[in-house]
Amino acid sequence: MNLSMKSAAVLDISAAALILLAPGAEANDDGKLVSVSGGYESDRWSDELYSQITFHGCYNSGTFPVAKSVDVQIWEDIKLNPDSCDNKTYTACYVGKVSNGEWTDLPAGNKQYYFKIMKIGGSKNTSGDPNLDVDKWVVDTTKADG
Ligand SMILES: [Ca+2]
Repeated sequence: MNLSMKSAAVLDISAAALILLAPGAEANDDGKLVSVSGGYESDRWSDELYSQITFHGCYNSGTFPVAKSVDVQIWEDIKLNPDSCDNKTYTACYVGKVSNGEWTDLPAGNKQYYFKIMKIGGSKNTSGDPNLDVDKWVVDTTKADG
């Protein structure tokens, strides 16, 4: 690599960092869930147009056996009046596969969104029994999935 190529590469990295830090830009996120109840709300992320949430490794625990499913919904974070997008039922993550939900109807313009656990095993379960564990969830805000 000659010197001019090296400087160009450094500039590219800086440009990418600036895009990641730009306020209001779409931001990917990931994490895990430990013993959450129905009604759980994720951290907020900035998004528009398209969003994808995958769950990897799902487990229900509780007093009574329940269906191996979790209902996930994206909400726009509007104070006192959050706006919901479609509900999706995830089951593959309970059997060693990846559950994939894609939302394609988010309005243009970056706003704050979060996902909410609507149902565990087919019912709201806000009491904490059963609980849900997810080894890893990933929010991908871009359509450019490799
Ligand atoms: Ca998006």
